[in-house]
Amino acid sequence: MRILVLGGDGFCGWPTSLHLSASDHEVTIVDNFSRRRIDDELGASSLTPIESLAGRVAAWHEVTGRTIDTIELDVAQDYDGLLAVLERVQPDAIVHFAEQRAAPYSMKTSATKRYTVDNNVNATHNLLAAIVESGLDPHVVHLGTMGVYGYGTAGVRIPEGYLTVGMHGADGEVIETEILYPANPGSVYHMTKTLDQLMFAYYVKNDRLRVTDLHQGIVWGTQTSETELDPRLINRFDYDGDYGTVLNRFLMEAAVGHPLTVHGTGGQKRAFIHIQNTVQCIRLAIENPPATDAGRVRIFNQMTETHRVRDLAEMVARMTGATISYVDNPRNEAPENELLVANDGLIELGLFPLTLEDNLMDEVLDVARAYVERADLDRIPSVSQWVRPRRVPAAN
Ligand code: NAD
Ligand code: USQ
Repeated sequence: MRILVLGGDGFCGWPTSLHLSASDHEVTIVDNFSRRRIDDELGASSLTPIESLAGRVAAWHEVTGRTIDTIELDVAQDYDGLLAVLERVQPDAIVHFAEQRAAPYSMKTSATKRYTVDNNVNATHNLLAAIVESGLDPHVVHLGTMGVYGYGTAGVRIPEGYLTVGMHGADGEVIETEILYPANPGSVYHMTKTLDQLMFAYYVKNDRLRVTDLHQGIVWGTQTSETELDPRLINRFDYDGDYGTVLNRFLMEAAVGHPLTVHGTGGQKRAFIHIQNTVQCIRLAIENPPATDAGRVRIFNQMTETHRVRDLAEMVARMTGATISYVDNPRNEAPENELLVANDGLIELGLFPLTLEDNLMDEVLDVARAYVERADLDRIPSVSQWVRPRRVPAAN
């Protein structure tokens, strides 16, 4: 298939592009390198030394003989450019990773809130409008997030996107209908993903687009079987207080001798998936597209296991001898929650879930230890505050 990967220079996008290319698909990466610029803005950088995109695809060609095309383009700002790319490439599938994805960055300032909304909402809407204008019928595979559901669902197994509800009709009879699972975002970033959901639902209903929305959990790990082929293909490893995600941060902190930074009690339970499974899920979704007249967005929960943050910290501490530091939680989130998630869709398509028991944490520790000298310990604390004091106190 011809596949466009929007955001193909990022943490998930780069290994996905390689995996799709290795699976005999023709891949074109579109990226505006905003992620690399945000690193400069934050004074942060990937723990692993990542090549330029040009260097990465040249290395991939040298190692495998396969070609990946690249296009520098801002999907959120350059609508005409995006339309021209669609008309030129005529993709069978489009993977859409091109959004600002860090919750802490989205909560930093009003500027980063507005940037996150402008970038993410416009990127998604430009893509949908351009597909309609092009007259093409590519299958859109979007990376959404488990965070659209919120984390307040004790006892309920979160379904894959939809909920059947009963409402009382005028005569008291119960009328059943299916709705999108109620959105309950926990950050401005997560809010943009809930807005994406509505845009997909509308364009599928009105224009019969084919869309798969993958509600992904927290991705951990660094390398995949393709990025391991050559040091120049190495994936990025974010550890800073904005972009580093919890398990990779704990493993990196253990490697550099920093206490593991548990927010609050660490009672937050979240969904996780290893990057090797991420790339497989996306290939499975692409190679098994929904029918043209499916009539609704296909939604899969892309995760393989759930863990409480403090349990992860204890596990990493046992493995490495690291100490745990329970720090004030900068976020506005429930201190404890339960989380049960249905993930049958991708497993039925052939996903073989990797879990923490598969010894992959050692691999992440090895990568972190190999690049310890690149770590800037000042970048570790997560200082983006969800709630700031108000000059005029809220009424209640
Ligand atoms: P990332 O920031 O590493 O990659 C995103 C890429 O998109 C970057 O290369 C960036 O330069 C590019 N980009 C952003 N806005 C763009 C625009 N307007 N035009 C063109 N390119 C643009 O993020 P990631 O971790 O690879 O996440 C990819 C997607 O997966 C995101 O949408 C994210 O919400 C979702 N996701 C990620 C995780 C995770 O744990 N990393 C978990 C769940 C969902
Ligand atoms: N946390 C700590 N210590 C840390 C970092 C985080 O205790 O050093 C806690 C946070 O307070 C939170 C949990 O760990 O309770 C997860 O935080 P995270 O930064 O690992 O993940 P999150 O902000 O939820 O975002 C990440 C990705 C985002 C994706 C989301 C999937 O950055 O793109 O959408 O995971 S999910 O969480 O399922 O919504």
